Amino acid sequence: MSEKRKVQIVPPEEFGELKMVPPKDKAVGMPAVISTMKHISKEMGIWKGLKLLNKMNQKDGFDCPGCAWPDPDGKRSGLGEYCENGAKAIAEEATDRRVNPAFFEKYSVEEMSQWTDYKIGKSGRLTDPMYLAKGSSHYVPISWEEAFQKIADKLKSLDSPEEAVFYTSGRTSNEAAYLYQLMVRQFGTNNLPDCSNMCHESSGSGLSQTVGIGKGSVTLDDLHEAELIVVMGQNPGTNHPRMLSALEKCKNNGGKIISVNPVPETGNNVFVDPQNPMALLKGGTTLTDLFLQVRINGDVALLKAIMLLMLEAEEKAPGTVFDHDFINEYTAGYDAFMAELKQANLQEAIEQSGVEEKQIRKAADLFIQRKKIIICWAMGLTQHENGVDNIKEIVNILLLKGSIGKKGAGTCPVRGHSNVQGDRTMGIWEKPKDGFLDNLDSHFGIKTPRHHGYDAVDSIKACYENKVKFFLCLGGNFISATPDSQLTGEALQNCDMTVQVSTKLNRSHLVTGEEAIILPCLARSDKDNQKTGFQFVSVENSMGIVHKSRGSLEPFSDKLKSEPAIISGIAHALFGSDLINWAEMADNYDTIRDHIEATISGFDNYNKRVRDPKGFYLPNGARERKFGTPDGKAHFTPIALPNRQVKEGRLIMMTIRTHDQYNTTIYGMNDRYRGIMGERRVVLMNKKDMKEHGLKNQDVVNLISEFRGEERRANKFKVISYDIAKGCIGTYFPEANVLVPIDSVAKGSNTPVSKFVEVRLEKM
Ligand SMILES: Nc1nc2c(c(=O)[nH]1)N[C@H]1C(S)=C(S)[C@@H](COP(=O)(O)OP(=O)(O)OC[C@H]3O[C@@H](n4cnc5c(=O)[nH]c(N)nc54)[C@H](O)[C@@H]3O)O[C@H]1N2
Ligand SMILES: Nc1nc2c(c(=O)[nH]1)N[C@H]1C(S)=C(S)[C@@H](COP(=O)(O)OP(=O)(O)OC[C@H]3O[C@@H](n4cnc5c(=O)[nH]c(N)nc54)[C@H](O)[C@@H]3O)O[C@H]1N2
Ligand code: SF4
Ligand SMILES: [Mo]
Repeated sequence: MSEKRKVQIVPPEEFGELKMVPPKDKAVGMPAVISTMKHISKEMGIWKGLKLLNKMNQKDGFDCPGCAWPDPDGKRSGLGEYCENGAKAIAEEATDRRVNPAFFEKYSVEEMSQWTDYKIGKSGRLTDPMYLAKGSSHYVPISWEEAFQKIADKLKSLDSPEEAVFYTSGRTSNEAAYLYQLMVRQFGTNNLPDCSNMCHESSGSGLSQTVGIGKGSVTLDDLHEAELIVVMGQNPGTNHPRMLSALEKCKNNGGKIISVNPVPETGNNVFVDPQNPMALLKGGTTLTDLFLQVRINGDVALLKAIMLLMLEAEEKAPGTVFDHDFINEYTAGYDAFMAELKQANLQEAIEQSGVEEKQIRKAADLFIQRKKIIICWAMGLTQHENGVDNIKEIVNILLLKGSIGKKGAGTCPVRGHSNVQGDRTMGIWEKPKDGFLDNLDSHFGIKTPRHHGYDAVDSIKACYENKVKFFLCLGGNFISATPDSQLTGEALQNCDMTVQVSTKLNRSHLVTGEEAIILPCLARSDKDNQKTGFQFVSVENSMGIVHKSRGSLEPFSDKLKSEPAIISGIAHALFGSDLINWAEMADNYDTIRDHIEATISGFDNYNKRVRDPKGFYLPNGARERKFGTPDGKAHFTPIALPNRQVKEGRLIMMTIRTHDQYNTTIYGMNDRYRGIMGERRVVLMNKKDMKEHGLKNQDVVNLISEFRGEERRANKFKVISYDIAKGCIGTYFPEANVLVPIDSVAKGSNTPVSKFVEVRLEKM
């Protein structure tokens, strides 16, 4: 093997200019409008920006490349259907800055890798296909045909298709995702890891086992009608800002909201709707009625305590708390679950949750009194060793209340990437079902492989063990998004060839295999012109609505290709077009949709229905109480108290997002709602813990994670006194990813445990 390039795998340990201001008590409002304007004017000028924003999330426009929160089914607001972070996402994508061949000539790969992720990302949009030859220090331009041929030649040279891995990030459209998985399966592997493996995999796993569908059951209207919404392990003000409008509607209809979080996130408190002049004047709506400050991973204990109190009330007045009709008709496993619950100790559960008893009693009262309940959650629940159990415990409490499959009630895993849910529906999964593969085989006349492939974590391990030689990423930033950065970096460097299909420069273009290729693609907001004319794509949001998305910006270079065209190009170079007509599909996306209709259920009349401006809902059994489990019932699951402790003097670290980033893309340096400005290398810490550790504000510490006798280190973080549950600390992703051990994963979903890292601090 030749010498590896000496690139920097983790972000540099350098400080910015930290300024601290009091955390915000109100979300959105005028400051969000001002921040929106600042970002778009910086990246592309105010007029181009406003024109573009006018098209975002409108029925004839393009889908926001931010999160997967749905748009209203009915009329869209003329003032704009977007939020501050949606505007930042579009400013980032439609930026006027360019990373062109001259840029790559100027900077070596090693030099760029010394930059912060912020600086790398701000370099701009990729303009040309680029090639990094074995042993060379700089990328050079390559033609599309040559790039496709190199990839095909490499793939053909492998000893087995298992030596190739194909990652997907959740921005990819349905059409591109479908083509991609088809190409990978024709090639002969199910090695299709995706960002979902690191995200809502625990939700998918927990929900499919209990209610028979890995997706949530609610619609936007259900949120408006709910009597109680619980927001657990989620920071909607930053990560799903338009969810605040739905929560506000619920409040206006008399609903109550409980927030469960180790920190009081601003968006969970007061929401000021920028489109409502009265709200701007009067100061908005208080969203959270009850804030439960759990310890990190205290959620099962909290839910258990609430259920014990519900049981107490039910025993006093039978039939008033639990929905026995629902339980009898639609569920299984009640007795075993009850037996487990009855032997749990209330005080122990309260103690483990970290929440005060009187607060828990208030929460229990709300559960006791109300019948239409929705629980929303995100990464605070899934990225735990017991992430799958967290979800099953949520299902348990909803089942007790019959709060699933009726109006105003249900499960609401709030998805991350704008089409992460659609990608799974299209077959991006390392564990495909046989029925789906059978459909591909009979429709296309191919023989798909049946053994399961590598997920994200297993792909890293396979690279590390030199079992993988080729790694292609359709979007995303694999090196910065994955755990155990140092190990992952070495693993990727073991590959012969790494290929990135991307819009913007990121660290994954710099931490590469021996050879590397960058394929620059059109973004959501770009017009997509193919042989048969302008194309649109389709996406599925967090609530299972499929709708179209059509870009409106003239592409800035004729060198860019769409994702479907890129996949078709690689596939054509690899297989020719005799068996599957790859070229035809890239020329006209209607043909791709016809194939989807023929092989995936729920897509009847796809081409017609997707042209309906509202889009269409995919079938969802749980929504209709038709549970897709083997016995057709919704399942209770007995779950023991986890009781996870850390060693004396150690802290539990969660890695979270700031208000100024999209996963590994750093929009800016300000975590405005938390009042932490100009710096990302910070540790949010409870003031009692600071005292115990002899620390004061802005002291510099090193973080050492301890796991099964192994140590991992991230140096130079500034301590910040913050209102966070005692014994817990918060750091930002991706700076702290180096501390997340590769073997620390959720049972049953293999999701990296990014929210529970045992660490000790070392004062510098
Ligand atoms: N602007 C913006 N929008 C985004 C993203 C982004 O980076 N930027 N990312 C997108 C993606 S891919 C995703 S998956 C989502 C992520 O959306 P979130 O899940 O909201 O993102 P995180 O920052 O990981 O926040 C997790 C929240 O859980 C809390 N938490 C941590 N541990 C626990 C715990 O043990 N229990 C409880 N109850 N709470 C806990 C944290 O304090 C934090 O508020 O957002 C999507 N939208
Ligand atoms: N420690 C820690 N790690 C985490 C998490 C955490 O909370 N803590 N969260 C996890 C989660 S929830 C997720 S989803 C993953 C995210 O993992 P990824 O999805 O891999 O990462 P992103 O940062 O979203 O990817 C950004 C890159 O995508 C490319 N891109 C943007 N738009 C497009 C497009 O339209 N097409 C193409 N081809 N490329 C595009 C750009 O080049 C950009 O640099 O990270 C995970 N990692
Ligand atoms: S809530 Fe999500 S999808 Fe909607 S505009 Fe904001 S970032 Fe985009
Ligand atoms: Mo995610």
